[in-house]
Amino acid sequence: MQLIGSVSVIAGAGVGVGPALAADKLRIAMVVKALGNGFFDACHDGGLEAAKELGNVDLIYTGPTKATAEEQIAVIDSLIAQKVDAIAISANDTNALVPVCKKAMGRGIKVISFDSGIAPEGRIMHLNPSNNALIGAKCVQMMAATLKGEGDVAILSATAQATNQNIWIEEMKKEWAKPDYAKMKLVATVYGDDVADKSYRETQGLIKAYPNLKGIIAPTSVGIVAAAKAVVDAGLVGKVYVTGLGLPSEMKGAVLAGATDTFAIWNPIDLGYTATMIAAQIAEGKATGAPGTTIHAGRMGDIKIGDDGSAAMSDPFTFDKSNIEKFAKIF
Ligand code: RAM
Repeated sequence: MQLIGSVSVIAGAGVGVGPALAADKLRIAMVVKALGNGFFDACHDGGLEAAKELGNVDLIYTGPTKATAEEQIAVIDSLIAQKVDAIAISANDTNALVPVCKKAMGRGIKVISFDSGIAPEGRIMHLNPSNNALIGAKCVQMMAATLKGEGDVAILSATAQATNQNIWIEEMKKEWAKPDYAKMKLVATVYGDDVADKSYRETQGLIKAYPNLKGIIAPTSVGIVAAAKAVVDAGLVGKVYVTGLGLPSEMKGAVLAGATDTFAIWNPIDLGYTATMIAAQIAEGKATGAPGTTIHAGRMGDIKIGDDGSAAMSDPFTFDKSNIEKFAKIF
């Protein structure tokens, strides 16, 4: 498995040569669902900011080329061999990564998950970007506001095993069950695997299969852009609306074209920054990450870990024509 990022020089490799080796620095690996995803690139930026601020951290940014648990297991095995100090992972599967993460923890590596979680046995704590129920409800509310509560709607998700999207879809369904949405019907849920091409094709499939389709909710930054593009390309702007979770920088075209009325997201830079700060504090023994404790995460303040071993950051923020250009410059 190829590791991309600032992989540190292994201590002793160049005995007696060069400046103080990076070995006295903490090596923290940020393992993302897949490389080449703008959302994770922004998390990486936040991680680099935290590493710089802390001064004693080398950040290794890595992940597979495809968003699968199998490929992430290979990445983690390689990080275990490199004896990194901590791993912050956005998981492609809740349970499949538990054994390898347990193995890492057994070797003294501090493992946390962020964005998309691992089951509690496989990590010390999990950092949610926001409250899951709020994210799910928000997606349904945005769609209902655009469609005035009426019409056929489909969900275009990431991979079928993604912890975070699956939780958000469950939360969407809870909101959807309210009488306010009685005339808005969920007709299908499809998976674009966080791959632009596949998400585009799945959207085309939805448009074909459901001639009365009025909306698509894509709770994935890759899926939402691809779905909006498919709507624009099919000449369906004004007939089919796309909402969900996306990056303003990637969604500017969709909003200005009218394929998307509103969408939401949290700040991925802050998420990567906080995950790195937390991993560093735990690796240094300055925090345990145990339920009920608090970890100081630099400019993000104190992060409180709940009894379930997870913490949540800020509320999702909504974007539309009025603010997209401003935020598109940031992430
Ligand atoms: C994609 C990934 C990520 C998710 C965002 C919203 O980039 O699936 O895990 O948090 O979308």
